[in-house]
Amino acid sequence: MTVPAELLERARAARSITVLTGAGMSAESGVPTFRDVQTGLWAKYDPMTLATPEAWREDPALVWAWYQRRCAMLLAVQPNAGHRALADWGQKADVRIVTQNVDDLHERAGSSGVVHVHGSLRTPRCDTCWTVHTVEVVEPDSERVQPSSCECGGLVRPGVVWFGEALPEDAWNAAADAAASCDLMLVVGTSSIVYPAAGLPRIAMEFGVFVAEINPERTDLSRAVDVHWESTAATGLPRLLEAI
Ligand code: BV8
Ligand code: ZN
Repeated sequence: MTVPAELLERARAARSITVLTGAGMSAESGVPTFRDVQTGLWAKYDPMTLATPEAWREDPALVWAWYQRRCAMLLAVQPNAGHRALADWGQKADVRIVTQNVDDLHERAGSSGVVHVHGSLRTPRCDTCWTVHTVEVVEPDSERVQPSSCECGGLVRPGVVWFGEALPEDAWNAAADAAASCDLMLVVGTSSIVYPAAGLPRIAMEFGVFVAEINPERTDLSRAVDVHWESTAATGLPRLLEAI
């Protein structure tokens, strides 16, 4: 599984690199992807319906318990060799990470300035005044946990972007700029299904950026990128860094 020659050449020459990551980036850390997280008592729920403002309005305690479970799972895992390779690379070159993930594994590996286009599990906020709250993570032992209340009377919700919600403007602008103003874009561990995040590689291509995808599967993006490297985050990224 050697590094494709053209990718290696571009990585060596690149002055600025943007890396777009999805759930596959955290898979080797043991974080289930968005669709795999449904096990046990959660198996009967569809994440696509839980991750919506409608679900929150209808049953905030159910949605809150689901996110508390995911936060608890996150405390039990570590960044993988792929996260660490990107953090090391960022010490030596201009590497900007744009992630769709709501975990903090890039930061825990040592990367800084990570752009979270879908928010973060680490920043629960009031659903009315947007104040960020610090909430203790407790593994729920039931399907419903009452969310806490804000002083303004609102409920404290997960600080993530749900389906049908707009992405945070500053995060989106930073992500679009990182896509347009780099020499090399790596797209790692995403099925490129969810928009507008999935449109970032297209923005890069419009600006003539060389785009390489690292994913063990082919995706909607695979036929459009310059190189698709059938590898994984925790094996491919360290291999690429060693080769540079
Ligand atoms: C918006 C945070 C408009 C939450 C997430 C119909 C109705 C409503 C909306 C829409 C609709 N049709 C289209 C839309 C738009 C919608 C959308 O794109 N839907 C899709 C399903 C078609 N988008 C939105 O709603 C967005 N907002 O459009 O707003 C608007 C504008 C202005 C004003 C108001 C509104 C918001 C989308 C954000 C949703 N939030 N996450 C949470 O996590 O709880 S999305 C969530 O799913 C993830 O963040 C990720 O982005 C996405 C996919 O997750 P996964 O499946 O888990 O992971 P992924 O797809 O990345 O797949 C894993 C990949 O990794 C695979 O390719 C696999 O091969 C690979 N892999 C596996 N192992 C490895 C690996 N790769 C490398 N190494 C490995 N080891
Ligand atoms: Zn409030």
